[in-house]
Amino acid sequence: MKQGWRWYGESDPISLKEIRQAGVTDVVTALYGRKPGETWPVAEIRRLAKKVRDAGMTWSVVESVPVHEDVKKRTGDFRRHVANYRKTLENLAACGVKTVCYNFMPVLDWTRSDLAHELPDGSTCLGYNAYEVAAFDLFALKRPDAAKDYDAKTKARAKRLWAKYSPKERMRVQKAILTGLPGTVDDLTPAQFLRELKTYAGVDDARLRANLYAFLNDVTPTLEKCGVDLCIHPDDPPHPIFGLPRVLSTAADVRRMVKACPSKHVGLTLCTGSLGASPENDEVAIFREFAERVFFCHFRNLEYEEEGVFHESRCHLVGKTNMPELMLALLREEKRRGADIVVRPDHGRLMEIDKRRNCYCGYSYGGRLVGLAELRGLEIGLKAFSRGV
Ligand code: DNO
Repeated sequence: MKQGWRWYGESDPISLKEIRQAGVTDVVTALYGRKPGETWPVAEIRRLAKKVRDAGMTWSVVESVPVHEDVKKRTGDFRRHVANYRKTLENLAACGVKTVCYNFMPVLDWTRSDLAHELPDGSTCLGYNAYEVAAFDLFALKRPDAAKDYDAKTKARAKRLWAKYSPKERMRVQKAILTGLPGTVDDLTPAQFLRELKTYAGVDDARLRANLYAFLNDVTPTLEKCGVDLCIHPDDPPHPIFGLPRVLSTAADVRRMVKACPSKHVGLTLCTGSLGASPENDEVAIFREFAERVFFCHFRNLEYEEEGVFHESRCHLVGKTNMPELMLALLREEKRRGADIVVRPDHGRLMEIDKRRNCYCGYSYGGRLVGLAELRGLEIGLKAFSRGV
């Protein structure tokens, strides 16, 4: 396992020196100032790569080069955006950065309803409550057609929940859903969000899926020429929300993608927290099935309170995902390919040592430091005791 860490650039409250002291070798970053659809200039990429190198690490994975909404819908100026995307991939490759993560979720990137779920020890983590999301959709956003998307039990429970919530709690849910997290999308007001949702009218799963494959096949010649591995991040949560289509939530979705896009450079970011947000997904089985196509990993864990209600685990190794089995599968794949895969501890609790810092949600120092140490310990333990890895 190559030890990765997401760094948000100069505006990140965590310095490269601290990241290096965490044991990290591979920095995961991006030109976060660039908007979706823009070409990333070589000089800017070089500058960032040099900064990371000067700190004793390598910028090996981009998270993310965002895909413009026009490309997802295949409308408007999408051809120019695809051409720019290809140029960005070329420029990255010219600077030695050859693993690129992206997602194909319409309008919103990953979605949580609680950015500060408190654990018994006072540290906080990210949480998701499907009833809060439904309540926001039905009673705050008042999305036309929302009522059609929920069953009677969910609607009744969401109604009770919203009636009980104070304006402050309601705002907490709204902000968690609509606040663009760094490196994702811009903050949206409910009105803007509704407008964006409308632009997806008529784009169903089948259409979005076809658009994803068309995009991948458009960029494949560049991937092959430059040796870039492009790895899609799964939908999070891995089921439809706000009436939006979903195309990468399950093993079947990955299976279809690799069939439609046979290039060996088209692959997956194995994100246990996103896939794990559906009880039906088996993250270890998904890794094993698509091991050759996994170019980058996000390891974290979830604890379920009940179906549809979960928060991040207090330990990266314990929870929904069987992390020891997954680590073993990773080590076997690394041995098979003769190269290690970058794994980053995805998210971490906000601990006391983080409180004075203005960390991005989930991207604390303390919590991720613990997470990385746990993963590293697991790897060393498995290597010591499992013959053959
Ligand atoms: C959340 C992240 C996602 C991820 C993008 C990749 O913490 O895992 O925002 O970076 O979906 O495009």
